[in-house]
Amino acid sequence: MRILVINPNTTASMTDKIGLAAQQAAASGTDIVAVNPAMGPVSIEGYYDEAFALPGLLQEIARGEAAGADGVVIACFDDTGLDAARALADIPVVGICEAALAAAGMIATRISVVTTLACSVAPISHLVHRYGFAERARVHAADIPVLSLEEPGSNAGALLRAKVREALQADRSDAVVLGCAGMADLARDLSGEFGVPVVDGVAAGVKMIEALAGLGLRTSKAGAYATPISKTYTGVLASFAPDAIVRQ
Ligand code: 5HY
Repeated sequence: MRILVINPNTTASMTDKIGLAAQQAAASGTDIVAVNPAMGPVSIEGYYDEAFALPGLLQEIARGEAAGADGVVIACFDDTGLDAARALADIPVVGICEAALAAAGMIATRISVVTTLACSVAPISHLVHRYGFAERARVHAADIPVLSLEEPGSNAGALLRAKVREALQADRSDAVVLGCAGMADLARDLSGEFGVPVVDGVAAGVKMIEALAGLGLRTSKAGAYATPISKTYTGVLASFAPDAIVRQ
């Protein structure tokens, strides 16, 4: 099985970290292909960044499916472009937020989601509601820029641990979900430190795709995720038209 794991931002060191976490979670016989677009924001912090990550993200999905991927993990905790990706692809696509909440929801009753900046709280809270966890999960920001997680010697780790401690107490929760793909390497240590399950969405997403692809399930084209209608796109987006993007 081959799983395409896409970091929608353009920071290669984060893609490498995500790819390592994905491969560590993968079963033997599962190959992980970790990529990021060549164009777009270096990090995704809020709605505006998210919008401009989409063309590159969708282009990588089209390429990966054409190259034979069996499924896609969108490795950004905003589940960036998830619905558009499911419309574009036939293979199953999961976002790390949905995957992490699904996993946490099967092992705990109350969940603390700890993400990076305050601007990410609203988009993630929207997903918490969409995925049916409004009564069970609360979202907190550790006040760390996404790329501080890539900086050796930054205080991001200490700020994250402090916020996890605070969230566990405030929410009376029994599990933690890491609210950024850039935290993928921290789950095991944090779980050991706080004595509760800590779920990383990258690993959960890989296992979810292994399950879906293993069941032979593909995205349904009978409804909302129907193949996009063929039409012309103009200007710099011409190559992203539904027919054109697949041919690249
Ligand atoms: C992520 N941003 O997982 C999100 C997290 C966030 O570039 N990768 C990003 O802060 O929304």
